[in-house]
Amino acid sequence: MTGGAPRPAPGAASRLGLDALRRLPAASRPLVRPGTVPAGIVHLGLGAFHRAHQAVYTEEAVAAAGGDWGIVGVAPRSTDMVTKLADQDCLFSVTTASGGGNRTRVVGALAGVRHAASDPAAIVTLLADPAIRVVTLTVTEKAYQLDPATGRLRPDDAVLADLTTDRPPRTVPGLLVRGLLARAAAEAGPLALVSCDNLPSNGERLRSLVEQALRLCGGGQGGAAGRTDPLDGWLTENVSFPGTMVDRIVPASTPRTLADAAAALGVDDLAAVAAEPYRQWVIEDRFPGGRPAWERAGAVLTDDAGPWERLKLRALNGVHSATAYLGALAGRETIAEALEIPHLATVLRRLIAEDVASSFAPPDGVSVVDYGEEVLERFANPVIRHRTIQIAMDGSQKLPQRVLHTIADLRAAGARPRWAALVVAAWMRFVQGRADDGTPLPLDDPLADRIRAALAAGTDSPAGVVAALFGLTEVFPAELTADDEVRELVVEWLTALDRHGVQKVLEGVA
Ligand code: CS2
Repeated sequence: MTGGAPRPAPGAASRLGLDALRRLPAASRPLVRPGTVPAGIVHLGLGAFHRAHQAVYTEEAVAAAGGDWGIVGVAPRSTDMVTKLADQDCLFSVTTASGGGNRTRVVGALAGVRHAASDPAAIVTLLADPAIRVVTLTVTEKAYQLDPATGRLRPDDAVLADLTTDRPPRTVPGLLVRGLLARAAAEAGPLALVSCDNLPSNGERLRSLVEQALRLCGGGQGGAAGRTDPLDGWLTENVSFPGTMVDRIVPASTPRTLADAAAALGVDDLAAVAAEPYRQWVIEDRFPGGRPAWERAGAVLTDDAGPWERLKLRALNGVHSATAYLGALAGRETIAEALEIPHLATVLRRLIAEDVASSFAPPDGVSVVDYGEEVLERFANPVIRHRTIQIAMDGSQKLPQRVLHTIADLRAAGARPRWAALVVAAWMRFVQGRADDGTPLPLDDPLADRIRAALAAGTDSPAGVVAALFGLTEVFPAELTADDEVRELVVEWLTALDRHGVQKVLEGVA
């Protein structure tokens, strides 16, 4: 602990929890009395993003308008966060960090925490509980096990076993489907299933995942398409899948995050997160069992989140991935440091103005270029140490909605996706595993084996690498790989990156 933080009295708790609340600085206390709000929401995925986003919105909504909307947080796999939160009576803090200083507040939104892998039956029971009327998810793109390009379910062995045998479910699709089957059997009432992951049309993707998974566990012959839906129409009548756009930059917590939280709170918080001040949540208002008054916390409830979602995926996440790949190749550790590479910001502005802005119709009254400027300002926040390597991971799951959709829409309009093709080339150089100075780069991706095998089977030339990686049909759709203009652009950029490295390439084009 550092600074003039309040210190626990001798013998008092040194760890965040109910006992420590009284001693917290008044501005750091939760907005609701922890433990007093009955559960109405199950959230799958207890990562930093959930804690700094939906949990904060929900606590503020309940503080403003009431309602039984406590959140039961479920960690699908790792026990780490469940243990830490359980030891802290489900309390954690969010430090809002900007150049203007930090503010740390404890959030009391969690009504409980559970570990799915050690007690899957408890999660199934919870999903069938009539008190639960909303299920939200932040499980990252790969947990959906959908082909990023087509949305087709590609179940791995674990998902298949969850869907086709009686074993306790271990995967997200397995937990959802078993939970829904139990809920239908218990006639426990309607439910909204809300994806808060950065997937394209995330509501529809989640619906499609559930429908494909249900067909796999249903009877009948042949592949998933030939099987019957064991819920026989119950899903359509009872479950909604609102689309959402979620936004807040929340890097993985570090020892520094925990030290800052301890300094502000006077007790240790092992579940602390730090986030930028900015946050946004656009939600399609389809909640058959009700919902918290999230609008009281600043969320926008709408009929169609699609334009917001495209705006965010392309002009924020696409630009984030561009900065992450180019920055990592140039040896920069964080996004803010990458933005200091001479000319990178200029190239990102051109990506936004020339490619992203002409690829889709933004929400009414929104200028993509202005939105992009704000995004670049947010990325430059030096207090938020968001590592390029963290954003670079799982590229195969991210590229389609962040970059390839921009390319497809530009091509459909007969335009040349010059800058978006640079992002694809940067990813292709990144997955080859070496930065411009030869430092090894990690390939952390669910398709890592497929990517490595494709590269090993191809030739080393830029055209060979592009051909090999375009062969990943779960990522690159046929229309795109058959488009010679796109292919040539990517090969040109990759050739330039291979020969000259990121810094010289940016210098040459800016
Ligand atoms: C980032 C996102 O990790 C990533 O790939 O692009 O987590 C990004 O920080 C959030 O979507 C911002 O809302």
